[in-house]
Amino acid sequence: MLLSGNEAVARAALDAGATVGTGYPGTPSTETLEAFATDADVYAEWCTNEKVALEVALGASAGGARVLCTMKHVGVNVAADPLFTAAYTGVGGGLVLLAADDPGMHSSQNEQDSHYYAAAAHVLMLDPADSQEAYDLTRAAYELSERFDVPVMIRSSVRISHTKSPVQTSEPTRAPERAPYESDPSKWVMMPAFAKGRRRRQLERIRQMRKWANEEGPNRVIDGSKAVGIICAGAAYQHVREALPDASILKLGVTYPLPDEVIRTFAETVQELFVVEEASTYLHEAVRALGVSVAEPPSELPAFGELSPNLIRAAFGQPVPQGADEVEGLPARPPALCPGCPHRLVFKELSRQKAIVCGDIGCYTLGALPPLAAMDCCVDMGASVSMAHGFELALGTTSDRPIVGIIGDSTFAHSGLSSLMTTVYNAGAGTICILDNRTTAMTGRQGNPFNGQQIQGREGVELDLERIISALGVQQVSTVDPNDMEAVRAALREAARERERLDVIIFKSPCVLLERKIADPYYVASCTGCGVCLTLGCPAIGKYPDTGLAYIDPEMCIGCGQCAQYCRFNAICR
Ligand SMILES: Cc1ncc(C[n+]2csc(CCOP(=O)(O)OP(=O)(O)O)c2C)c(N)n1
Repeated sequence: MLLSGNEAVARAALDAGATVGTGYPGTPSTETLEAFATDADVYAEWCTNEKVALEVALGASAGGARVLCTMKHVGVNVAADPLFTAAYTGVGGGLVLLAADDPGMHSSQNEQDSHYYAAAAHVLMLDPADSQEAYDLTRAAYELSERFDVPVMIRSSVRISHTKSPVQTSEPTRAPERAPYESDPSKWVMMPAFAKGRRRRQLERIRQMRKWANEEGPNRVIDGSKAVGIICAGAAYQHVREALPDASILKLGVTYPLPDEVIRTFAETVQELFVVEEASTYLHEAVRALGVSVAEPPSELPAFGELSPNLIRAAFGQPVPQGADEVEGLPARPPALCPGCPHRLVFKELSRQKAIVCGDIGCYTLGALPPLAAMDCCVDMGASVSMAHGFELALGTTSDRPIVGIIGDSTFAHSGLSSLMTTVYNAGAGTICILDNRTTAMTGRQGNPFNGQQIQGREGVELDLERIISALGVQQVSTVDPNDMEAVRAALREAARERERLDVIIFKSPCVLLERKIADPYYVASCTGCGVCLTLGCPAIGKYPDTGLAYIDPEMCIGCGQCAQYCRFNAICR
């Protein structure tokens, strides 16, 4: 089968007899649970966030099921609380957690390395370097999880998750028969009296896992010149093979606990030992901590971003072929909100109001970029609401700029709700805009509690956003059509006037990609003749030769709204 790394992990989980899958979407992990969910004989669900996903997975595991749980690297931050203690309780049925990293930040707010989580939580981590390994290591992970009584993390990255390569699958198995579930508080109730015992078990387990990693672990030596030895794992391995075909390589398939004897033995066979890894120093530090000396290449390898064969060639003084990684002279194509996106007019008005806008993570983060350029901060999911509260604490009414938090529907369910509870509880003020486009658009239009759509098409329950917010005790809650500029302006102005009040405005209109319908035509109301809209090259926009003012041909206009977004004078209306 030709499978992406994500599809291979899902296939392996199915073939290993996993019957429950949980997760929260996030690039580059999302397709894994979607692929798992295509099998009607298993159960899969998107959870509201990664902490919930891991807890549901742990419950299912405790109940005896083999489980797959998926998330992106920053999701592991959210799930860290249950992860660290699941490493004490251990598992029932095998529990595999896919953490997909994004070195280079193609679609993330940072490029942290999930290896550190495995090491800090003391859970086994396997590191596939292609789809075949993603399949094989995930299959093995279920047995290892049950054998060592520990969740097993599969660490992937963009290139492994999204690259398709051939996979030879093996015979599907059913999960092994388990004794019927029986209560066992000493294993599952992590209060100090029981947790102390489990902590001792955990430390003992590290020794056993390390022994396995040394004796049976999926690590491989690729023999080459003895002058240069390289230790690497995952995508870095593929780049090293390509860039330095003559080098001896120790390719690690298990990256926590590290196979210390394998590493020492390899180090002794080569004259100079290097470690090559992406956007991290995890392996460098861990290998050096074994007392093994690690040399540095003649030129430094970048400490951040994705590696490439050419970066490795350059660092090791090898010739770099022409037409290298960066093609010069191409125009930049920064991401932009889609034509017709319902988020845009809200940012337009906030920009006009010169509001202090605490942004959040989703398509609408693009409201930070010109021409909208209406965002002061964006840190992590849910932070818009809590940072707006913090701004208000610092500035109170001393600033004449309105303080606004802006958050998507899925992000609100993820962690905005608990932030909003904090603001309400502490009698905070300000304006919170919830951009409810009826989906989790950024990651590919997954379901969430506010559209009630389930991953396998089962009937879910659509939660009522406005009633939930009213029930929290927010003084002013309203729902507004974000495509109606006048209504958007009126709602935001009213909220800005009431500085002592907490307003929540739900801007509700489906993502343009959901309905695939473009709206009514725009028209030019009071053109100043600045000509910005004409530069867009839209065939529907022209100018009167006598006055130089712009017009929109209603027959040609598809209502995408791109021109309204660019018009600095709000002269383009619908
Ligand atoms: C902790 C964490 N989990 C997952 C993601 C990936 N992610 C980015 S935005 C987003 C959801 C966006 O959906 P929504 O808030 O509804 O906004 P929309 O994109 O629909 O405008 C997700 C899941 C992330 N960045 N951080």
